[in-house]
Amino acid sequence: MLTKATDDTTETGNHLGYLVAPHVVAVNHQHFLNFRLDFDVDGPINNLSEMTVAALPQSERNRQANAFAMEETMLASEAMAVRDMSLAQSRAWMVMNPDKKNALGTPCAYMLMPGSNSVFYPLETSRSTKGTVCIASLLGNKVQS
Ligand SMILES: [Cu+2]
Repeated sequence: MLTKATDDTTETGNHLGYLVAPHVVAVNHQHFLNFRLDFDVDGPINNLSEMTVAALPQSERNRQANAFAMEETMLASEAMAVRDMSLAQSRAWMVMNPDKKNALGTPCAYMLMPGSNSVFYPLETSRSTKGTVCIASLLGNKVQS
């Protein structure tokens, strides 16, 4: 959808857009930015994992029911690595080299952290992108599984 001319010069817009100048409606839209990142985290053999946060059940160790934990899931195939963001789970992704350790003894890694963002608003049938993150090139022939 593009900016539209309108005969309406008095109203502030409608549910599809907003009047930004006389006879000009800025139609609601989204921006999609695509980046191809070729990770070599301390070498060409990298793994990908997804980090999610979930509340822990109330228990003797979590009496106030205010504890939560981060879970890490390895994404070992290209099909698994087509993922959408999840604000509810604070979802992020980590590209790491399992053979190179940092000073803490954990794998050297980069985090992919969605910042200010939104979900895909139009109907899924119009969607031309697969997910927030598609790690196809990373998994092509370099990632260990
Ligand atoms: Cu725009």
